[in-house]
Amino acid sequence: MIRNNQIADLFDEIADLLDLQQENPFRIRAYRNAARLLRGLQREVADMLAKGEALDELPGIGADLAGKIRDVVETGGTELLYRLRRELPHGLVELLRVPGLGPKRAKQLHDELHIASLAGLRAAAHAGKLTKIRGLGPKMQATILAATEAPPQEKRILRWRAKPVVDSLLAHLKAAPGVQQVAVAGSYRRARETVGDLDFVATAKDGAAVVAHFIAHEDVAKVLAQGATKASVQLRDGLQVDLRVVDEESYGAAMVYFTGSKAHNIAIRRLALQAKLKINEYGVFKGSKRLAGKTEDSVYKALGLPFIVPELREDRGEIAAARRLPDLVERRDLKGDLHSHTKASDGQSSLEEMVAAAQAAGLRYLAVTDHSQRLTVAHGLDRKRLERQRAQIDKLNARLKDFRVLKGIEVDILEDGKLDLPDAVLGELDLVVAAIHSHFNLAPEKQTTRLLRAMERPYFTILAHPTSRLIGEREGCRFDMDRIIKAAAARGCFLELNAQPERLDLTDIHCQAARAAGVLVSIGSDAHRPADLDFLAYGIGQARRGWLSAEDVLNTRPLSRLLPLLKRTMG
Ligand code: DGT
Ligand code: CA
Ligand code: CA
Repeated sequence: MIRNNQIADLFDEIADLLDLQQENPFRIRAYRNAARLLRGLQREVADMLAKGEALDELPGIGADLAGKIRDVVETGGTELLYRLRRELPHGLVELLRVPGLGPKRAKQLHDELHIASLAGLRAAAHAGKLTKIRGLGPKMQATILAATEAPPQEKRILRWRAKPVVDSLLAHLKAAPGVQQVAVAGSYRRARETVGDLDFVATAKDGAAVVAHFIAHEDVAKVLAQGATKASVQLRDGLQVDLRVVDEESYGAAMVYFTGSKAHNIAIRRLALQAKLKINEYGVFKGSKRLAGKTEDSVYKALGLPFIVPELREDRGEIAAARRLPDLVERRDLKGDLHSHTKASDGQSSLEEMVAAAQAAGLRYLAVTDHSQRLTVAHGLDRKRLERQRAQIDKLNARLKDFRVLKGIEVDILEDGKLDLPDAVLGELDLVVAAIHSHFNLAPEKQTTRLLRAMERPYFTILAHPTSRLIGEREGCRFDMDRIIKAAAARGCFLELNAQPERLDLTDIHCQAARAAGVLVSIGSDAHRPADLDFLAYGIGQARRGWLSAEDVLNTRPLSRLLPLLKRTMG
């Protein structure tokens, strides 16, 4: 089954090729937007089509694009792409990735110097031929040369994006002949925000049979290495996957080794050396005698340590503190969610649908925090519309049992630190979630002042997605996080760990700092549709990496304990 990511890659290729032909910009943008939409979708479109659902209801997907998606799902390609590929050499697309080379220039390089690939470009730049192109000087040539010789940037993908791949590979490996145990290790198991590649550990008597089964997975594009106990493959979407097969006696040792992190491994190896022991992926040894290896527990025990959960294995103090590690927060500790949207602003579902989803997710309260008026792109709420929503929530609450909808807003923090609605309006709400949505690039000192001013407002409850970073796309705002944390502690307000997989904002390190300062963290889904409540699990992963226990998280409180905490900030 073709995945959304793969369809998106083909649409991006179409956009690139249209770009090279200097086609209508609107047409090009339609393909780029569709690719972005596909990458962000919760559901696989191949699944939707298989169930007979219409695609042209997806935002921005008209009948034409829907037809192309269907072609790709059914046949692996579409006529337009084939035609474009026939008209232009594929290597030209690579040229567009070189900084400073637009479609016009790339086409020129092709037409005038017959350059049709990155390798060709590099050779021509080396030979000093690029300056033959009108308007391309020696300086530009040097820039291009440097860019083509720079090592390719490390490509990491969001952990959330890797999840379906991990699930599919786990299921596949479990069906391998003679396989006993199968587990994912590496950064994925440590719940890092992004993963560089995936690592699996399996146990079996006959490793080669498991390896053979593994590389036969339908998504495998290339086998990079294959042996009797290990393999590395590249999937069709470019992601690399490593597999290691050991015998059962070594399962725990292999899991410790391949879960890492490398820094954690080095630190525990140091402990082993001090105790005159040897540790590797097969076990803990004294001389040639294996002391431990079957379980992770046994491995840590042999080193004089209690079990350390994967999320903490970063050599950030977890070994020294191994006996006093916090009991980390779990998904089932969450009693509610304090950040969500409905159709009233930019959400896709009604208030009732969001509440039903929160109930189904095992929550007991949900704060509805639609955007405020300033965010016109998100159809932000003004005083009047907010009043109407409050009345709607009152009505709904009267009907609900064992569940409470909290009245909130995601109020915009303006450039000068004022909030986008007057105190009188904010004071009517149960809580005020505040966030920056513009002027991300203020100088750090100015940004800090802006946030501090906002936090001084009487009805400020939670600072949402504090840095506003988008992983891999936008750096976070620069400001003095320590001062913000101190101010939150002094003011009795809270910081959010936004659980959207591309935000995960606070970072793990920020969470540790908030915890040290006694500032409670709110894990908010920022859900825009029911399925987004699944993001909470990713927020939990990040919180665990940040050493947070249930006590350190605001929304682990039952409503009766939550409400006084929200009040305190408003008093
Ligand atoms: P990634 O893939 O960049 O997101 O991060 P990891 O942590 O998954 O790293 P990866 O895939 O290179 O290796 C998986 C684990 O194997 C790593 O966490 C620790 C272990 N490992 C890899 N190379 C070394 C090494 O040179 N020394 C030690 N002690 N362990 C290593
Ligand atoms: Ca890895
Ligand atoms: Ca690896």
